Amino acid sequence: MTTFGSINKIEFEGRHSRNPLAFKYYNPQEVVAGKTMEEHLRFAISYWHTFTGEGSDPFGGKTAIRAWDHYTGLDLAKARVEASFEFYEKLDVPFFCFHDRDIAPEGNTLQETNKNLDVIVSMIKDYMKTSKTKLLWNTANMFSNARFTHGAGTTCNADVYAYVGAQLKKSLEVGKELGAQNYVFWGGREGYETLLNTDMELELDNLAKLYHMAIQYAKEIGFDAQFLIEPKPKEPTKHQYDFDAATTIAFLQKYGLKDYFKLNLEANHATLAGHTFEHECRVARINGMLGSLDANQGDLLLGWDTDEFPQDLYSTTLTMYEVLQNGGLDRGGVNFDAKVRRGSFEPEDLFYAHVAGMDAYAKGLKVAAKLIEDRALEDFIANRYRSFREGIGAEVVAGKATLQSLEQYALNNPTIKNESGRLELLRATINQYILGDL
Ligand code: XLS
Ligand code: NI
Ligand code: NI
Repeated sequence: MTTFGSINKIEFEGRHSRNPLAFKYYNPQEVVAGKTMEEHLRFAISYWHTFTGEGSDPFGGKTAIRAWDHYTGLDLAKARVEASFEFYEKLDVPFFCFHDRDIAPEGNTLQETNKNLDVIVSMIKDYMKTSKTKLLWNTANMFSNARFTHGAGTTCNADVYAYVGAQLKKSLEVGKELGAQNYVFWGGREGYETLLNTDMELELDNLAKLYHMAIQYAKEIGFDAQFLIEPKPKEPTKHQYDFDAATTIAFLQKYGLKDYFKLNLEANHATLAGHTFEHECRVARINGMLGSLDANQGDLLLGWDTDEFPQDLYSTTLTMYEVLQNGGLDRGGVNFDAKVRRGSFEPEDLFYAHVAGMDAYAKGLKVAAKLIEDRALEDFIANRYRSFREGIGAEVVAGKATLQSLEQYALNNPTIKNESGRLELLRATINQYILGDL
């Protein structure tokens, strides 16, 4: 008996299908802009939301009904591994992602915890031998346990910092063992609640030192994953240090780390920072830092990280537009850092949710590719900036202009004429593309 016995492999049936357990847009082998959809999107399943998550919220515990509910401890961890590979296969996804503590329970000591991890890692490794699903990234959970209450790499307590070093070392070894293509650092509790008790400069210096140690150790053990930092502005701390893409890039630059990292951007984190997802992708892209995506969406009426499955086609289109303009995600992918709602507690909901998210991204990819092919935005933008291709504008671009030359030009050019930005027209055009009318 399998875990998701009643559910068959999800097939592509096309846009007119009414089968809820079929893809309407995601057709893995279909070629779009020179690559298959599978190669473009590199979908990944988040272990924590899909197999470890239980539907709890701050007001109540578990609601999820899962086939592995009757197990505890390592048996529970093993049952989840078994279920996870069945799930990957049924959705035909090429990747998965996990935190160390998602896959195996903590023991009473660090030694015991590492032993538990070893058992599960070797089980996962065995499953990977016969599965096409690979590890997109792994990471260390350095935020759930009470020891991290004042932070991990930014703690005020050197004993905690040492523990963090040990946990990170082990986590890099696990990444190497399982052939992770990336390694993610999300600063769970790297931030502060109040400056009244915080030495911000020391905390940031220490965090940078931890990253340097990680680079050094990865090199030593021959773990060549792409390192990624995942920005988030708040939650759990009031002020997270890796606030958004721009802040994170400035941090990496200051500490000589920029060449070793890219960014793992998450849609809901972007909106918490007051940005659109495409804004964060653009900031990363123009700085050569667009590494990977955590796909989800927030709720505009709620001010926290709701991690809903992405369904907003406008957002998936403009996000995939950035990805295509970036020449793809290279070793990164599109990881569903998303959870089914507390009320969607049946196992089928996990499938409905992923089908919806994968279709939303597949449709976004197709629309973005068509927009680019037709130069629907490019021609408009090129024309909008045409004054920088001739005369005084060209001098600015070439770095030849001075304040004197600009003044001379302005004095001789008494009438300035602007043109409309045509926002409403452009939005209407995007709607036509999304509806498939163009
Ligand atoms: C939490 C983050 C987390 C990271 C991995 O908000 O999104 O899930 O993706 O630690
Ligand atoms: Ni995330
Ligand atoms: Ni998140």
